[in-house]
Amino acid sequence: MTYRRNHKWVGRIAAATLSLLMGTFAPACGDDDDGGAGTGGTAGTGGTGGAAGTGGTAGTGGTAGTGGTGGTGGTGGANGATFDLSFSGTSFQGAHGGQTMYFALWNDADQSAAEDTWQATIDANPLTVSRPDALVEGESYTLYYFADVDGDGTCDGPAVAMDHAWSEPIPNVSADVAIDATHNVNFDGDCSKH
Ligand SMILES: [Ca+2]
Repeated sequence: MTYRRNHKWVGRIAAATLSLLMGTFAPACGDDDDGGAGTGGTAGTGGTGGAAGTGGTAGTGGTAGTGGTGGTGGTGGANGATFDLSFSGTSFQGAHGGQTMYFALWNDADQSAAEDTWQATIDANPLTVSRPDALVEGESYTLYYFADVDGDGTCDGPAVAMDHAWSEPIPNVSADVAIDATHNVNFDGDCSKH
């Protein structure tokens, strides 16, 4: 009787312990736990700004994406407005009538090559030439020109008895530019610009 009773209690204790253990570990043995929250993606870098148009302003880079792809590059700046260049040369015909005047327009910010070149026969007084849309707003130029005294098509000077070469500054363009030059012997040109 005593043994049976003790045995019965041992059984109850064992069952209770098992029940407790099962209760403790039931969640682990049941349905899978949901996964943890993912880590946010890396923020994208902003896009590269578009190239500046001639005489324009560079575009602004795009805004960085939030955990996504980089922003789109900004659009290039709009080209600056263009303006006309005109030249009126007084008394050149008397000294250089029939000769050819060569012009070379240089952008002061780019000394690699002339922006524009042209020529005209000196057959009127004043000698007038015009170059529509030759100048971009905000840019600075220098106009070089020479009278080809010896008629060989190249600039040989400047010096008296050689070709006569001059220059005119055209700073910070903001409107059409009209240059009024009068023949003079201050040869401030530069043959290397032709
Ligand atoms: Ca010459």
